[in-house]
Amino acid sequence: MSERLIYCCNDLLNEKFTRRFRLALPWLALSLILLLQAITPAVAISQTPAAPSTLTISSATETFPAPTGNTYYVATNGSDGNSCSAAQNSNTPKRNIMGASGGLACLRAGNADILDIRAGTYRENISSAIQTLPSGTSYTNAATIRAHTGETVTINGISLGNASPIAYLIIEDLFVTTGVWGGTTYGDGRNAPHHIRLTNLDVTSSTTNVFVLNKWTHHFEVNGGKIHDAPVYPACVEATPPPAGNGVCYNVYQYGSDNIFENIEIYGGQGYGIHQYSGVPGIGSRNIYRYNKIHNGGKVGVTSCGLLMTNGDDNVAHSNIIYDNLSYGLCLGSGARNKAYNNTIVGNGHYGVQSGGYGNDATIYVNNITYNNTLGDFNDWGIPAGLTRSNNHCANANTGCLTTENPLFRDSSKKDFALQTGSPAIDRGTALSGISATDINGTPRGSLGLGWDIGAYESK
Ligand SMILES: [Ca+2]
Repeated sequence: MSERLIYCCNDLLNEKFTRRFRLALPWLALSLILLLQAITPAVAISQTPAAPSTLTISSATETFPAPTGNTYYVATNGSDGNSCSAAQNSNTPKRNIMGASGGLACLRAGNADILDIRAGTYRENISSAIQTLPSGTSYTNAATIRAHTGETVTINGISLGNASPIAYLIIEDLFVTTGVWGGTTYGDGRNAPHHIRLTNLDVTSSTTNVFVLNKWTHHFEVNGGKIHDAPVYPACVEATPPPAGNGVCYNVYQYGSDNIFENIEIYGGQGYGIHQYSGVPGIGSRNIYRYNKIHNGGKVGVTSCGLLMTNGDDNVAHSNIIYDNLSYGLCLGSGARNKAYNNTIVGNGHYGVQSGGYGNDATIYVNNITYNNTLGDFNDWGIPAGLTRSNNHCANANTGCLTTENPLFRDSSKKDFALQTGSPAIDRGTALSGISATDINGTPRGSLGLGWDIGAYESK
């Protein structure tokens, strides 16, 4: 942890120093002249800039005229010999997504253009390392890359931010077979992708972590779809204990900030469902994980979590259903003001919830259900000093548990964890203010019955 922090800040210090040195060059030259003329001392360069705790990454500042929003088509029976003008007619589409003459090259930055891809498998990567992708300055003028309505479109991978900057881009309804990657090769965050909306993608991979957002990514909105079946593969992070010669990959591995993952089914594979861990305090903050179903991940004998949320501050996990994972359900570690509320954590093969072990800072854990987890409700690796655990529905009488009765799920055998009429979790939640307050179906909290329920569903 400390090694990475030192690396990070030395890097930033060096860059600041270099910049200052460059600015100081003319004055150095002048000083040299003065020195030669009057034998006066040269200008001293101070190397004592304050170490920045975070790097502010500015949004795109380019301005564009009012967007006209053209639609361009790509199809497996198309031709890249068709002009962009012709490709606006679905009868004369482009053949490829990428490339100088492909469909994506027709889209203009800031013009709200759409690339509409017809059914088929395209062995291509949508990658800003290959060519500049069309950025916008808001979602109003953002470009959209999408599958044609009702058609199945499969591509290889999506890779954003490793060479050219990309912001305000929408990608919808694609099947992606070699993973999604957001990041930057620059240690100072240059070209970090941000404000990217990824809607209803089906993402998997056989050789990588499935969905990765690196440290400098921010304001990604990942909504709907599936992220699944992370492989065991040598290049991935090794778990403890590592499977012989292999690393366990994760379905989601993210430590950016201000990112949202919502309404996604995250399942399968032998590692973590969502793994938020930077190893650096404060890195990976203000993320939201909500309305997800995270299930059937992990490996017997290997520690993992359906959802791990640690290191950063002000992260929130709420209204998720975390079930049938082979290790822990929810893991909470270090960071300030992190919150986990109204989650339903059921049938996991280890404890339902693990707290601590990554540090000991304030975490709020309230209105959650833990039930039928093999080893019990909570495993505390030293109770986090600031942990507030209250008003939860548990399997066993623990501190912070309101009741241990059967929560009366509607149909556990069908993984339906809504509450039956008469459930002791109904109307027993604590009303929380100033936070997102709908359940996993979008029902406003407290709008049914007498008040907030415990768990992911609101009922009466
Ligand atoms: Ca209620």
